[in-house]
Amino acid sequence: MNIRKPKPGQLPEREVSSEPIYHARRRFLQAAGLGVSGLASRLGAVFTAGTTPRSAELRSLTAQRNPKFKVEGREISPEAITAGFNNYYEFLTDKRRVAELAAGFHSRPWQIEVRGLVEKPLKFDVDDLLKRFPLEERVYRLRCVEAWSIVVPWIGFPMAKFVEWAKPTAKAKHVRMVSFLRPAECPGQREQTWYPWPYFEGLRLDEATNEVAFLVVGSFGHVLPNQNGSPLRLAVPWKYGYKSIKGITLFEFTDKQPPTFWNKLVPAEYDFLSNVNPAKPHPRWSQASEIDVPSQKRIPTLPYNGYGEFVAQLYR
Ligand SMILES: Nc1nc2c(c(=O)[nH]1)N[C@H]1C(S)=C(S)[C@@H](COP(=O)(O)O)O[C@H]1N2
Ligand SMILES: [Mo]
Repeated sequence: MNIRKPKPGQLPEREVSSEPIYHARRRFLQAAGLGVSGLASRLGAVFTAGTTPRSAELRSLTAQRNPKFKVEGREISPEAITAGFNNYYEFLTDKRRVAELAAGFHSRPWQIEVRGLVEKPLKFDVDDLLKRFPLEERVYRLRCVEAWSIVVPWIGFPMAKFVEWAKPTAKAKHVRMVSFLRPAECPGQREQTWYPWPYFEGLRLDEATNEVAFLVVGSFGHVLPNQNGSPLRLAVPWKYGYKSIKGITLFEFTDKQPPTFWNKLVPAEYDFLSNVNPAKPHPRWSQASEIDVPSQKRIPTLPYNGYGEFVAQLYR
């Protein structure tokens, strides 16, 4: 496997160049239209026909679209892109290869834990959540800190409903979220040992209960493909993509601001809030605009990624 330890200056996510995206797009449109023979032969045993992450093989989920959350002036990104161009460092840093490396990951059954400052700690299976909370579809932007973006029809339920059910005590001010640790199934966790696995993130409680914060269990009418964070991920689209933690196994309610993965790695570049802000450049590149991955067009980045009407009051 071709994994290099990044040089110190490159440790965090790299600046996007349009060439690899263009390449990825061609490759995945090809994979979607013509099957995966090209990829399969190049990658040998890793990506055989039986484990192809085809959305048709995923359990379908029905959910009404919530008309309050739509993205004006942009098309929904094709699933060949959203499920074929992924940041999921547990598998690999090469976005084009995450799907095939995640194809055999066991994302069901899946235990989730709630603990910390709650009335009663809880342990349950992810499918209990799918039964407990009515599902809705929301079309959300996803803006990566690397200055590319996609538009995705997520299926899930408001995080506020989940927090209400989890019953945090009055002392709780934050929620810490942690992903899985499964090096046997994840080449990135085995080989990229300089990352502090498992991935961890956090929100203030007023952020977690804002109506935009969404817990995601599906996309495009079916359960999430592994590469998009199956079986449970967060969508906080007013923040850079890395805040939207995938593969969640634990919610811990705390009275202190929890540490976060990218902040711990590179504190000068990634802060706790990480709200999308076109006026504040990343130390190594501008955040004023972004590449819409499917069209390859450069578009302006919006304050709070377009969700200011819902979230700006949290930060006054
Ligand atoms: N557990 C985990 N969650 C993660 C990441 C990751 O590497 N591991 N990458 C983040 C980043 S940088 C982005 S941009 C989004 C990408 O989500 P997508 O691949 O479903 O589009 O997931 C976020 N959540
Ligand atoms: Mo990202």
